[in-house]
Amino acid sequence: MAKTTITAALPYANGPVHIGHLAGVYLPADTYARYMRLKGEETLFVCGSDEHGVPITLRAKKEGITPQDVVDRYHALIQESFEKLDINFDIYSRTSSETHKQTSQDFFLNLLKKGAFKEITSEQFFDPEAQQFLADRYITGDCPKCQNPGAYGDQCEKCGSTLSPNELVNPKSALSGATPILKDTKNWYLPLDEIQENFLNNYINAQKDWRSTVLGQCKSWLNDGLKERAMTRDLNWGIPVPVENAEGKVLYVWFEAPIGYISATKDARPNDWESWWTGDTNLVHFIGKDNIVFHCIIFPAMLHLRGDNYIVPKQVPANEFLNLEGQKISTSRNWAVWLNEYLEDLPNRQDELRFVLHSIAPETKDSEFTWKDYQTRINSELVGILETLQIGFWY
Ligand code: B3M
Ligand code: ZN
Repeated sequence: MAKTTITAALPYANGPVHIGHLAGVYLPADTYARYMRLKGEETLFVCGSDEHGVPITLRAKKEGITPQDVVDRYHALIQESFEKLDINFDIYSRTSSETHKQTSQDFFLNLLKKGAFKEITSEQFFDPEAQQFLADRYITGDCPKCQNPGAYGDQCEKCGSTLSPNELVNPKSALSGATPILKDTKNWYLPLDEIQENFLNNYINAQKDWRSTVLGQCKSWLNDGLKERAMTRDLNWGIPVPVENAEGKVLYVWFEAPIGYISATKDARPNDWESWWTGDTNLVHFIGKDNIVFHCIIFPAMLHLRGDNYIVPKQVPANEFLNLEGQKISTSRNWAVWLNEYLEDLPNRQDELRFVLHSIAPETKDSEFTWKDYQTRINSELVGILETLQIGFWY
């Protein structure tokens, strides 16, 4: 009988988990894992904290602490709240672990030896005072569309435009305030255009039972034509690129984070971890819709290149978003119901939250959480039906 490896997207360890994450990812994944176990299927359910990436370094800088302090704090908080909500992971791991460092560096080296990467030199923004390359988020300036003076190199949060750093008027480094200059740097790229021809077109077209929302996004990426994409970055927070003369370079967070599922499996099942990633095993990724390209295109491309009988995702149930009281959930505007606060403010009400979030899960379109609806659903559906069942049982 085929085994099933279930993954839930690794939450970024730069803030707590909120009800949108729960409704879209963690509760559906947990329920599916419980269902599979009840059916007697051999099931492994893994997750962990995603502890690299630029937002974590920005948060650390703002608070005057180290990135490791930030991830230690939120990893503990997230892990504890998942436990209290009774999410039944086989392991809740983290990407700053030694196992993960080894696993993702080995994966990179394996692809490197196969000649899978292209080495490309390009011009990137560099801070001449801090002597560092700058990720897009580290460059601020005036938005070319709405003149907001605090726009980032990748996005203006005021008008919502997607930007690239060279569009900013009056760009400044967030590290030193200096005007960034352009400088050459070499990185390792996956030629996704070639992989599209050799593998991805067929792979995606064969997925007849994926959700139309998921296939829609995948096909639109493929129709536009994939481009080569850098799998290493000039940054000092992350997993070092394991080759000589690559100081100051780390693996791209979206290269190593999905490998985190494999690292977590190694820690959970040191003796038979490979059997959960090769052969006759079904791989199922629970994610939010903003992660589709990474799980349906980039990670499958990596697993395909890895070869050695590695499996690729069989099903990717990506959910839409949950809104809160008529507005988009937003971490930066602090508009969310945070799981840790819910657990504190409404003790012993885990089942109520699980029930309501399942009933309104944003499976095919965005859905809406309101406290009024939460109350109604609990009183009329959960309590109402349980009572009826009990009466039925006693009489
Ligand atoms: N850390 C979560 C997010 O985009 C991201 C998922 C990684 S899964 C390998 O919110
Ligand atoms: Zn703007």
